[in-house]
Amino acid sequence: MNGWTGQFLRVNLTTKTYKKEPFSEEFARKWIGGRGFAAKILFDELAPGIDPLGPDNKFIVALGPIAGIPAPNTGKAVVAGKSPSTGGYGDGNLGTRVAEQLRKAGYDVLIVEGRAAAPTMLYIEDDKVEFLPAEAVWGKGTYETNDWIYAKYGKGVGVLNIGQAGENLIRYAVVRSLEGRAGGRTGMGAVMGSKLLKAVVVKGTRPIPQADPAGMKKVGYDDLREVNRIDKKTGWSIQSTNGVLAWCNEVAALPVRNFRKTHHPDAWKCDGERLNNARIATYGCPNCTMRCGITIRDEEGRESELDYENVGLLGPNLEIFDLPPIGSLNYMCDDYGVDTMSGGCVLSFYADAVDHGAAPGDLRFGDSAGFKKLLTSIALRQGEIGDLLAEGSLRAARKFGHGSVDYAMQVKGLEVAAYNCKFIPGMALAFGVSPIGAHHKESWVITFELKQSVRESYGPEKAKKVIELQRIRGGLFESIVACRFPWIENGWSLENYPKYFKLVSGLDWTLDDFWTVADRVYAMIKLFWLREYPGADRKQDYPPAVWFDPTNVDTEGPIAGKHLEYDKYDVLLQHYYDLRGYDRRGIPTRATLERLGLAEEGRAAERFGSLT
Ligand code: PTT
Ligand code: SF4
Repeated sequence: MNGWTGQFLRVNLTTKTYKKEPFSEEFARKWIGGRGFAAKILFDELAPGIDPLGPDNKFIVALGPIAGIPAPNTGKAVVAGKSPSTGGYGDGNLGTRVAEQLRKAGYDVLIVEGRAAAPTMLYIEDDKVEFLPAEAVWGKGTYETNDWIYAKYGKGVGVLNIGQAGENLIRYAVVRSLEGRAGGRTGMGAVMGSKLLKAVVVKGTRPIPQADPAGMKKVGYDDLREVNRIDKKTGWSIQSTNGVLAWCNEVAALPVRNFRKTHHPDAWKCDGERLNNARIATYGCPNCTMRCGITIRDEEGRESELDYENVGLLGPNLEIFDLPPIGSLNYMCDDYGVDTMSGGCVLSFYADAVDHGAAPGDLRFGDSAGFKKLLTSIALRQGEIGDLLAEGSLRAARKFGHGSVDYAMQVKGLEVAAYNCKFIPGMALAFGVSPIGAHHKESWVITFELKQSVRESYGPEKAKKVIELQRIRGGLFESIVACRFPWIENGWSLENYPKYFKLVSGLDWTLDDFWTVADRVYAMIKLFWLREYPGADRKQDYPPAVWFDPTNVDTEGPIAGKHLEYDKYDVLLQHYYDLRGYDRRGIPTRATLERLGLAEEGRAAERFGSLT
């Protein structure tokens, strides 16, 4: 089957067995790959209500038709499972050689089941699968683990690994790869840890089936050069993702002091220009000619890779503005395998709770040494507070009480990204309706609403834009599996993707065909959530309460006196549901499911909440 290897590799850690499973072309066309494959497999194979940290959960690595093929930014993989942080569908996307190596080994998807009896490293080389002891690195950080693996197999293999956070089942533990890549902030590192799976190592030697390999090779290499030329012209990778920090500060969208403030006079100290000045090296994902991984020296002299999310949430959000201490917190997150975004929000939530007398302790904003200590106690689950905060901000807030749930900065249990939506309704909606909990990856609508000067609006045009972006970002890029940055940051045309798709699969699709699959995948994930949270409630799609709080407004600056309004947000949410063909609870209607070819899945989910 051109475009896909046509096989899953299913591995069971309990029985130490594995099998190759063919999938049909119909399945491939219906779900494309990546998130599409993962959502369908998890819906079909997980019994509702299972413990995400128990042996019944599955850890999935899913690739798409262009993943690993030399072409712009295809060195990416989706990691997925039932999320320990939200209890719903969870996934993440990271740069890794696994994308190419797993496909060359002959598989589009790896499904890991069960639980090993002892710490294990899975080694996959074409038809061979080995269950190897990993005691030597159990308890070690991701850097040491990576080095240990490279020393055994060389640097060309694909590696996914976890640190102590994954082993200790921190609900927002990530999976790591390469020098500075991390993904699966919905707790996929903890899913690996719960299976005693320390690492996955993959080597493949076979060609990936393609309809027109010579044509794809020519177009792929030409386009890699062209993306590099455009990037040199735009200069995007000079500041990379952190180029957005100064803008967020200017438009009052920066998270400062657990999102209580939206801008700060010292923010310039950690902006993109300062980051570029402090740069000691640049890293990137495979098949990328616009590499965005900027590293600096942290306070301890270690090399730490900083993106905007890491800087925003471990910096201004904690009222820390100097890059070296931000780099230290970031390095610790990377080494322990803690998500920097949820980690940053959990640290800021705790300092805020202490400040408001809701939690015991004396930690103050700006105390970088105190935050480092707390981060260690979270990653190692030391002490009562470390152990509680390892559960995430929502669970901790429920325990602390005193109204602290209102300022736990999360949606559905997943902490928000570094965009302060105190008065940005469309971006607040994007967080609210993201299918994995608050994440900017699905719809980064903030630039549309602020640059088009429609900040005040709660109109249907914003819901429409959120859906348009979800189809591109959460649909196309997460299913075909490639990095979205060439398109977002350097204007690389979306029309290139049907072109690549045709060269690998032979199928002549338009972007509209991809949007249909994207809508199907979003509806599928909604049904997954319905089964886990029977009945459904539109309140699940609301952003944090503090953004609606009239006592929490800015007293000066561009949004002085402004806050989100409940009634208007609810109308905006309804626009979104109407445009998607969902009912008032946010569940796809029977007609929508039928249109998307999901009638059977709808019937399977119906006993958890009636369909309209
Ligand atoms: C992603 C999330 C992000 S999104 C960032 S910074 W960003 C944080 N990075 C972390 C990190 O680093 N270390 C760590 N311990 N935790 C981290 N958590 C955070 O994880 C990432 C880039 C970035 S940098 C972004 S926006 C884009 N994301 C893409 C995406 O989601 N899909 C896609 N098809 N292409 C993307 N391209 C860009 O990739 P999650 P990476 Mg990450 C160190 O996975 O769970 O989705 O969370 O993948 O390879 O590191 O590249 O300003
Ligand atoms: Fe990776 Fe950055 Fe390149 Fe995207 S732009 S593939 S995240 S290095």
